[in-house]
Amino acid sequence: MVGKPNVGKSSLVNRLTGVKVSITSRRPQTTRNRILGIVNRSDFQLALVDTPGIHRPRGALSQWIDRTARDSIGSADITVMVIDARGWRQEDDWVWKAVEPSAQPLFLLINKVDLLDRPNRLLPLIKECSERGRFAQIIPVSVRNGHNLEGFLRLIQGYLPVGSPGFSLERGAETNLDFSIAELVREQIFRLVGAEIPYQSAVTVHTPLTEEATKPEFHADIWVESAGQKAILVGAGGQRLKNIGTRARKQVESLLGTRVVLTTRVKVRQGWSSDPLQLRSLGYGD
Ligand SMILES: Nc1nc2c(ncn2[C@@H]2O[C@H](COP(=O)(O)OP(=O)(O)OP(=O)(O)O)[C@@H](O)[C@H]2O)c(=O)[nH]1
Ligand SMILES: [Mg+2]
Repeated sequence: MVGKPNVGKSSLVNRLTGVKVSITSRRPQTTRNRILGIVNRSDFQLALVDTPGIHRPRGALSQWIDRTARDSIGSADITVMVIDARGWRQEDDWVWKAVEPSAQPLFLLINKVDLLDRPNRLLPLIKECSERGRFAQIIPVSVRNGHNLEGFLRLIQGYLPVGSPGFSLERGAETNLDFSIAELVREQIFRLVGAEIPYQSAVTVHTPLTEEATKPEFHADIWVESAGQKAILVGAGGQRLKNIGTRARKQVESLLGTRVVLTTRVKVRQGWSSDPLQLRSLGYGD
């Protein structure tokens, strides 16, 4: 799944797998890594690869994010480009340039059709896209209300290679737990903190060694660029950080199906988002 930021790629992967695999927010560039979601049905298994939004990168972090998405193209059996039903924009051209030359079948998913005031607004967009002559399928959907998602699964099924399942038949995701928890904390930062702070924050998680803990314990470090950002993130009387921690903990509990302890701490590491070495140490490197 590829597309410009914010078109609903991660929401789609979550909805189709039925589990929260990938974090989402109203802000662009929420996803930073390649995330795998597994859809298991009686007659097929679909491994969906969520990717970051392709964009014009500014700075080392956004360059790494953008490259992660571009490098995914061509590595799957089918490429699904996602656009917003409100129209094909210039940023979609950047995605198009990256996907058009790939050898794989290319699908176009037109998402957020629920936002159109009149359904017939879709017809000119479908026509315009089909004139590009490259899409094997053009499928309007709404991840929000579920419109046509089964139709999408039915169509994509016809393009899947025959073979035995490559992934677990039980779970919807194959990820590292510390990474998933760090992502759930980062999601709350994207949802609860304004301005540039989400873009200059990273989260790492480790499991403290405690004897005979009654509940699983996780510790999250939130890395920011400056003391000023730390003050905003922590908030008056620590309220904002507490809120981030509580909401993230609830998400972790629903992921694991058990009560957990999640502690959070904000740390300053100046210049991390523009330094490739530091980026790598925070999980954004090859
Ligand atoms: N109205 C409407 N909103 C949607 C739909 N699908 C996703 N959204 C919203 O669009 C926003 C972006 O969704 P994401 O899933 O985070 O988008 P993304 O493409 O993964 O974004 P990046 O990770 O930044 O590239 C969120 O606020 C979603 O709730 C839809 O079908 N209809
Ligand atoms: Mg995303």
